[in-house]
Amino acid sequence: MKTALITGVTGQDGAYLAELLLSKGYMVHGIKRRSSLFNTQRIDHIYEDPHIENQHFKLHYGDLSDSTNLIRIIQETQPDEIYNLGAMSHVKVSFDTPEYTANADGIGTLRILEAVRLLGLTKKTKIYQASTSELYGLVQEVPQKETTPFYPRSPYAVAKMYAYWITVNYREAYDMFACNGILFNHESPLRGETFVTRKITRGIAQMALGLQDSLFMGNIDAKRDWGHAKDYVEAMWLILQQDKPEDFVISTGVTTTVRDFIIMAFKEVGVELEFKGEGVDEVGIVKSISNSEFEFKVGQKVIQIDPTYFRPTEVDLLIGDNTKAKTKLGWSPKYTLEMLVKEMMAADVDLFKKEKLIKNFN
Ligand code: NDP
Ligand code: GDR
Repeated sequence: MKTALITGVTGQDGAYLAELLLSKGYMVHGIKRRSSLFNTQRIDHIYEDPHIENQHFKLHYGDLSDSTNLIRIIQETQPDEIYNLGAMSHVKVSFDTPEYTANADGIGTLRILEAVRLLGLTKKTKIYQASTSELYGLVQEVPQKETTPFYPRSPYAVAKMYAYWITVNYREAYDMFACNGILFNHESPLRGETFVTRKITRGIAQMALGLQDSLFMGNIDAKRDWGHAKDYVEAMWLILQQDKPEDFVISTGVTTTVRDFIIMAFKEVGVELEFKGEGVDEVGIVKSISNSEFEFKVGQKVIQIDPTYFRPTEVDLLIGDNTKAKTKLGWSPKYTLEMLVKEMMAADVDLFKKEKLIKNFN
């Protein structure tokens, strides 16, 4: 039985990856942070009581800012594969917490690599580093591929750039099986609530049920290459199953504006949306309604712009060339953006129907 260790197991990708590895018969260890409230909602369905025999899924308290803790967990678990997914992953928040972001996202990766080296596991343990399309930042070339120069545009991306290169350096210096997956944005119903796609699907679901009147957005001209997290964790696993350690772009190859994502999501609840005005005065208005189940009104101003959500430096356009992943990994995405939007909207409408019931009951 192979053993995997996942940092960031309580996050969106950690949850899908843990599920995938368990389905493949792995013993899965996950590192979770201590928090004052439970933070394991995404993995509660695969939780195993530590008292049972033959446990396949085990959680360890830890943090990427604590080397001693990482060394101890890696020594105890002796993993065949480490997936370093833990990170302060919010680009906008990284402008507010730049030093912490550098520590967790940048030096945290070094700590993992060093722990493996110090413990003499360089020949046993393969390492996956969660690199990101944010490395491309200011557009140098489209579509972006493995050889496109980086130009990071946020403290998050700069920290991830350090993590990218330290992974490459340890691979070359110590002959380690350490790889970067340069993943473009990927989403799901498990996506954190403040990332743009989830903010939109949650906001629309709440408006549909009369729990909120409108939604304030930032830069809706930004273009992203959005895939489904379920497809992307499959690619992470494939990257570590290759004969040679290499870095891969994982993307769909399709780019869409935030504005068009909003229009698609509204369609799912029977609303035709039109945008009027420009810049911070742009608004999204309900043009017509084809589903009387929901509480929208024709003419309702459902989208407004709030500059608070603008970033000091923005990444305008991301679109990935996944040719290398297709050719060498045999990977291609199964989900289209339409399928992703449908799934996310349906999940959030369900969620808020339940919340409304509870609210009305109380
Ligand atoms: P999430 O924000 O959903 O999850 C991040 C995880 O990291 C959580 O489990 C979080 O714990 C944990 N974490 C945060 N800080 C620390 C720390 N100091 N020590 C240990 N764990 C920590 O991110 P995603 O699942 O979306 O992304 C996974 C990884 O992939 C991240 O590294 C992200 O930067 C990267 N990435 C994501 C992309 C995407 O589109 N989703 C695209 C490209 C890269 P807690 O639950 O306690 O907060
Ligand atoms: P991103 O994701 O920064 O690409 O990083 P996010 O969903 O936060 O933003 C995408 C784009 O939407 C614009 N935007 C808004 N964003 C948020 N969060 N909230 C808003 O109200 C809003 N309005 C417009 C943003 O300006 C941006 O252009 C994600 C994270 O998962 C990273 O960890 C990962 O590395 C990259 O994807 C690839």
